[in-house]
Amino acid sequence: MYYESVIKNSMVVAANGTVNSDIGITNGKIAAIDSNLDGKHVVNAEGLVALPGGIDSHVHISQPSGPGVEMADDFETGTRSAACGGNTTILPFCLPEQGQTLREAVAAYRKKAEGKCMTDVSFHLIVNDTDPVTIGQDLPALIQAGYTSFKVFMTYANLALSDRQILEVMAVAKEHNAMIMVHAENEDAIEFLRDKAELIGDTGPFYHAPTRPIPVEREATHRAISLAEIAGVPLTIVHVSNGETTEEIQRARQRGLKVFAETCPQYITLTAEDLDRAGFEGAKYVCSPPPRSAQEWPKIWDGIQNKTFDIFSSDHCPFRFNDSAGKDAPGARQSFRNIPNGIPGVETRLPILFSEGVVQKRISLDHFAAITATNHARLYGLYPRKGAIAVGADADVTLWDPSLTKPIRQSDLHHGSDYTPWEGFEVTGWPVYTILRGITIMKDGQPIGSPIGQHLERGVADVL
Ligand code: DUC
Ligand code: ZN
Ligand code: ZN
Repeated sequence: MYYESVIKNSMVVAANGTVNSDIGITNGKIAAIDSNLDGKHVVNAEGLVALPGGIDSHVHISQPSGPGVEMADDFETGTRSAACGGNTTILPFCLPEQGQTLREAVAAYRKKAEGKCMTDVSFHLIVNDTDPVTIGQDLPALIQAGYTSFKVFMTYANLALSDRQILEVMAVAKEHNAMIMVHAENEDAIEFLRDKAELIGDTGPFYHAPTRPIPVEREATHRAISLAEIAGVPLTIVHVSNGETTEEIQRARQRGLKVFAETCPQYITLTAEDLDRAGFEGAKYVCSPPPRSAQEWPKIWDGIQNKTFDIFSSDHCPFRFNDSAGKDAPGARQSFRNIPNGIPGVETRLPILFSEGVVQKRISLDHFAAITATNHARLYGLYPRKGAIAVGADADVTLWDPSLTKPIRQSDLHHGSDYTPWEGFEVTGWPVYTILRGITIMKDGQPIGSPIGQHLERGVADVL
């Protein structure tokens, strides 16, 4: 057989085991994993590791963020940054603007992405209302059309749903086989603590962390799991930051519940002390849940190693630092309450986990593939087309140089933000090629070619 493209001589982390092999690609699909393959285009991958293209199932792009505030990435810069960080698919969230229905929001969001994406994309929905049109018409129709996952919030005044509303959304998920994702933090408790902090003048960026302490997240997680148990649906707890919340998830699983969980790089590498940096610098680290103490890191690693965490995502939510439409929004220097929430990370997620996980021998290459690609595809209805190096799957492959060592530098990144929280963080193991459906979209850290990313309709989670 003569293939359109062949990736030669890499260590292939394939769905059925790791082998030194070639990968033959035809029509954008993996056609063979074998030795001595020949093809029209050949990538010499001697000394490199071939992993499934990263799937980052938790990113925010061009999301409405309040009056005067703007996200730093649109689909062009967000997917370019994703591709340069070794990703071939990302799943951003579609949030309706004020007065928009969910279906209108999806149509507008699709338009924003059209022709702009370097990676494939598919959208989760954010459900921030439970009016009859949303619940009775839009959600069922959108699930049918391949938007098979949605996020609900237990925090943020403008987004949070009541317990009853969450149950109503869960009932739709149950009827139509969709996956619910929950942002679990107790809004009332946060509001109480925030008001108290402001009264005594504790208003700098640092106070974002102590006003969202671990019990706020642990309690909401317990409640979300209980609601899912009542509704009889599986759920995914996103961006878990600490050991006690991890234990809640483990307890639920021991009771036989289908609870899936996600953690992110910030919870194994950053701390609340980063929020206490001089001047306004701490604003660069404001995200929710906040980074905790370094004592939580080994607990998150335990959760990764014992597979409590199914997926490792970035929660890329980029704002510019030196920008009144970003972290320096009106009122942000007067109170942490007004600092836009979120940090950029779609380009650094995979290198951080490769270095801290694989190189430091905390996880195997197989496990890395599972929590950065395969499990995302399975949980969100993209498997087996995406998420694994296997014959018949899309030829989404990232080639890694496992010994390339260099620090993370903002000047090397491709996102729209003007900083990275990991400036100077030393990493061993970098992606050097990102290949989407057989076409190279990144080489040696630089984006290549025109935006060939497609929108993906998704099916039902294969874990449901
Ligand atoms: N939740 C997210 O998932 N991302 C950014 C901000 C937030 O609260
Ligand atoms: Zn969230
Ligand atoms: Zn998020």
